[in-house]
Amino acid sequence: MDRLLPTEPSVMAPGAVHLPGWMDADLRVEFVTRCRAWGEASGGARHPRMRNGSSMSVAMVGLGWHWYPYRYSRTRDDGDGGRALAFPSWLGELSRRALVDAAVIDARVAADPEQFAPDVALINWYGPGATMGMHVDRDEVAPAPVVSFSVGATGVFRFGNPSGRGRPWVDMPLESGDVVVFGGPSRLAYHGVPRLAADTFDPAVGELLGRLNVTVRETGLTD
Ligand SMILES: O=C(O)CCC(=O)C(=O)O
Repeated sequence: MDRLLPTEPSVMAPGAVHLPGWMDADLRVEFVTRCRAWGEASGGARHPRMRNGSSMSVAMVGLGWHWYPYRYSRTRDDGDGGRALAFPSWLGELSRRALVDAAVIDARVAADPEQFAPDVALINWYGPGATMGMHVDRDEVAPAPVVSFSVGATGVFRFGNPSGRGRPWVDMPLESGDVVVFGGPSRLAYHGVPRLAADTFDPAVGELLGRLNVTVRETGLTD
């Protein structure tokens, strides 16, 4: 894929690293295939309902744990009640590799990248018009970083600071195959996706009219 956007890794904020084009075409295709299968096996992606009664425009599936505002459960408590699909060890290993690469760019992402032991993946599906508001990933009790994989349409990832939803922030366009890792001083930074870039898609993954994002985390929770 010809990139129109940054090609070099960069530090978005202390402990927050953008790795453009980290996933090759085969891996991107693999993600799409697996995410479709996980969606079907879990009874379809859900639009989590927020406390104010509105539903998220993003559709979600959890592996390892099921997430709904604002907690994790082993079962799909706001859906069909089924057990969350298993978290695959290959995804954990892949995420650890991405984290190790990110730590070369900015060592503040994690004290010891090799010790990263993720146990949950949240698959986000952004159909046309879907967005995600500024928020903090705070339902994990472990301080480990978040590793985020993007495939399909380009999403504008707004990465802010831990003090609040406002500026300073950077708007980083995430293209298909990009990885972002945030930890250390940025682990509790506000972030969101205010829009998808118009008319963007990844020809390598075929018909995918939207954006797939998979965040891999370590909850620190036990059953
Ligand atoms: O879609 C993205 O790039 C970010 C997703 C996100 O913020 C989250 O899952 O908490």
